[in-house]
Amino acid sequence: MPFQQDGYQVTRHVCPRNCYDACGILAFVKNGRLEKVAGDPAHGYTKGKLCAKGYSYINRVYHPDRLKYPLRQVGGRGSGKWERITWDEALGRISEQITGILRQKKSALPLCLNKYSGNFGILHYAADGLFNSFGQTTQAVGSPCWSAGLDAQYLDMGDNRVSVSQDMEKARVILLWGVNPAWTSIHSMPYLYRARERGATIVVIDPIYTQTAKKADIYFQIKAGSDGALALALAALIRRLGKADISFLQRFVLGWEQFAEYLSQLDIARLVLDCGQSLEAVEELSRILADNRPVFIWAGFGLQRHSNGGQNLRAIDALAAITGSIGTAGGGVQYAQLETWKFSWSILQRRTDNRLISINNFARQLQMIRECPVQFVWFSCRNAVAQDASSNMLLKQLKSLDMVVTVDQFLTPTAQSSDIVLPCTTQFEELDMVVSYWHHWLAINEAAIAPRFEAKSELDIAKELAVRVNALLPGSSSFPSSKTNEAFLDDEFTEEMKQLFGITHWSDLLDGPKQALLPASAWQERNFATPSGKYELISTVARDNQLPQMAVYSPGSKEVVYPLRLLSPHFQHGINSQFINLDWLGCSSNPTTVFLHALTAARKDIVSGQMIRIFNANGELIARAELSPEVPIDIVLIYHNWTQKNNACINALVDGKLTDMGELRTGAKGMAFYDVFVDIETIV
Ligand SMILES: Nc1nc2c(c(=O)[nH]1)N[C@H]1C(S)=C(S)[C@@H](COP(=O)(O)OP(=O)(O)OC[C@H]3O[C@@H](n4cnc5c(=O)[nH]c(N)nc54)[C@H](O)[C@@H]3O)O[C@H]1N2
Ligand SMILES: Nc1nc2c(c(=O)[nH]1)N[C@H]1C(S)=C(S)[C@@H](COP(=O)(O)OP(=O)(O)OC[C@H]3O[C@@H](n4cnc5c(=O)[nH]c(N)nc54)[C@H](O)[C@@H]3O)O[C@H]1N2
Ligand code: SF4
Ligand SMILES: [Mo]
Repeated sequence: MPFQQDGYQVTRHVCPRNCYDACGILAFVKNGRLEKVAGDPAHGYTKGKLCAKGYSYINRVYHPDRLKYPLRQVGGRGSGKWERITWDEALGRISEQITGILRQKKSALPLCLNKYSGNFGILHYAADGLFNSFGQTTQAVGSPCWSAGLDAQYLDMGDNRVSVSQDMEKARVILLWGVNPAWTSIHSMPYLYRARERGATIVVIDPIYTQTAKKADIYFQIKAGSDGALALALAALIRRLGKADISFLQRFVLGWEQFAEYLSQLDIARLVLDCGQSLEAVEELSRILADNRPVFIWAGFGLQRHSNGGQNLRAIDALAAITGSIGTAGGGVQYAQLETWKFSWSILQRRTDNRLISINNFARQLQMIRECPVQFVWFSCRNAVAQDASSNMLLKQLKSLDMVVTVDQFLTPTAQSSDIVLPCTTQFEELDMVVSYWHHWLAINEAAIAPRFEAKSELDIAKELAVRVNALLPGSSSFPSSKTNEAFLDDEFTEEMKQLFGITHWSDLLDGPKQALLPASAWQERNFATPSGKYELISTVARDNQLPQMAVYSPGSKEVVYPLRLLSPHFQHGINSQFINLDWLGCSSNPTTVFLHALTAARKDIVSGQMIRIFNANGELIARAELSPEVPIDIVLIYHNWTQKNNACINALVDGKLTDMGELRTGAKGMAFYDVFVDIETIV
């Protein structure tokens, strides 16, 4: 419940961004104004601290660029000629368009929703519910984040689970593999530091010498996309040392003998070369893993954004299995969890007959539709033009539609490509609840302040639009428009979910976040959820889905035309395209920067500070070159960048290669965002 402290009204919140940490936040309000934010000490994982982005929330809520009113782009999409309109007019125009299509086409298929991760709150799925209420619509499914990795672990273990974060502290060796928590999950760092204080060795495996790598004991600068080669070489060496955990493998693992046979035939020298390492270094790491248990591997999303990403993670899982660490306190291979996401999802008004297209490479997906093409796109929590592949193609594709609507807080490149933009509330202006994909805590957002200007919550927008379409065409939406927002939350909590979080009602969360009552160590009963009940080194599900049965080596993408790999991982001061546009974090006036090795620059006569052109067959980008010893010679590195003044988009260069896996857990393959090749030149 809100409480008083030092003259402030204090309310509880949770950061709903697509971030591992999902921090608990306290909001301090005086005279109806949010004056400061702090970490919520009652949150057992984030423990009263936020990241710099979190502490800058006041800047976001009160930013002058924040959308205040509904807008209509009168000069056509991309013209930049905007007119303020009322909600009445905005919802009127949108509902006329929707009902016009429903009447004319006798189908809802031309209506398409593209929603992703601007806000992961449960009530934000109202947009999905609204679309489902229109009938059989077109919807973007899948995820740009984590699809291949989720499937890999699903094949190996049958579900996606992680241990509680404190478990890390019991590890003897920690491999941070393709993850950069010093930037992307800073609240995990104290657990890592405590593990080290207790004697754990921390190893980072990443093509970039990241902030996390700088804090590690050992760093492997791996060739991007070659993690399977390293994992399998390590597994083969551990076996050769006679240090495979035979007792674990015989009791809990399906296919060990066949896999051991495969390992015995591997050309280790070749694998070591493929991942860009020396044999001595890999042998040294294999001895560390062989002699220090438990081994805790944190496999990040970065390593699976490749066309062989899922298979690489299966090889890493296999390495963890061989060390016998899975299910032990302080061990295992942690990626992400879905166990705390088992709400009733009644908000979705679920239906099974939608036309599902992948959220990845949306432009191409729209183009591929032959019958009953999409005419109307609704973007929610999504900056597709900046974040999806083939952004130039998407810009063109959006121009060909009848209407594009974007719900957002800022005039993003996606909003700029829309006809109507609707302003929405932040987590300080609405009721909602949020879980994490990394820890097991659930927390609530309540309205601390009134909506800024004319912003409305996603749920209120859905309810109001349902009323408007029904007024024009009775029965065209079954979205429960008179249900209260509180009742929507009530319906999400099945008895099972209440028991999982040890609560009697969601309002218990007003007194503090709650942790799910789950085992401390994932798989501690070794009751794997696979068809065999064992960890599956050989998976029939993989075979039935036209994937390799075993965690065998899958070489990565090679490119012949463009010599440099473009990596675009996640940036310290942004969450995807969010926050970077705000002045408090000091990035909003920075030009896009491309980091490259001094030798790579020298070959092209590039000097630090110079503007250069980065290009491939898909597009080009102009950026400021900065020489960096952190980047290997075959890579150029650009972090996400979007500000209202600088629309430069990395994804103009990204052609939309898919990952090998993803359909089983998310409905579509993931994006190989890091299998992108480019060339560079100075601008004359
Ligand atoms: N090149 C390259 N591209 C990538 C990636 C990469 O590594 N490299 N990473 C990919 C990954 S992992 C991801 S998750 C995607 C992210 O893709 P998106 O989910 O599209 O990205 P965000 O920028 O986090 O959020 C989108 C928008 O949601 C808005 N928003 C915030 N709160 C709300 C709200 O309450 N309601 C509504 N309607 N909108 C809101 C924000 O202002 C923002 O404009 O990008 C992918 N794109
Ligand atoms: N500060 C901040 N935090 C964030 C986000 C953000 O944008 N900024 N985004 C959030 C979201 S949506 C996501 S999905 C997560 C992502 O967070 P992470 O899981 O940390 O993933 P990335 O930042 O994409 O990549 C992590 C590392 O993988 C490396 N990498 C790339 N290719 C390979 C490879 O082939 N092998 C190996 N071993 N490493 C490789 C990259 O160089 C990078 O350092 O973070 C979330 N948290
Ligand atoms: S962005 Fe991540 S670390 Fe920062 S406040 Fe939000 S959840 Fe916490
Ligand atoms: Mo993501």
